[in-house]
Amino acid sequence: MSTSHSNIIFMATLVVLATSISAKEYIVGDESGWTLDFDYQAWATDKVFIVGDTLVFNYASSTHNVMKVNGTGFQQCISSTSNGTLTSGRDVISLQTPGRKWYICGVGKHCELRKMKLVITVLPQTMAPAPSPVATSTSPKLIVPTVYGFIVALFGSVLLLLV
Ligand SMILES: [Cu+2]
Repeated sequence: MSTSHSNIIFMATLVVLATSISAKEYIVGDESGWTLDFDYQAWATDKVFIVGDTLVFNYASSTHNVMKVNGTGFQQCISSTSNGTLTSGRDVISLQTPGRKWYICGVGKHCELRKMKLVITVLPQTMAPAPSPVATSTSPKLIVPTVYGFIVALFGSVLLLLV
């Protein structure tokens, strides 16, 4: 009984650790991909983006593209502010720095008229010492599960040693 119990704790520990440490991959728009008339603002609201995570833009490369722009370029759909245009049709973007990130489609009026624009806020990794102004309001709920994960891990390890 005690052995199976510790096995369960061990498994739970692995799961918690894996989810708290591993980077996530976000498919922009999920099954819809990067396309016309999708509400990317709604798509992003319930997601927490952390440095090390990746964004994947899936689309027909003949129809759309992905431009990284600044806040003004995002608001006004100005593709000339782009500091990089991605056109592969399956663009993988590694989120390497915290802060606001803006993406638009630079084809036709897809950004202005068809909602092909995405803005996200990338939070620093919880273990990283460097603070970020954007993280101050949201970091507590992010830190709690991670700390909890490590406490569970420690607790599980101690139990395993004792059994
Ligand atoms: Cu487009």
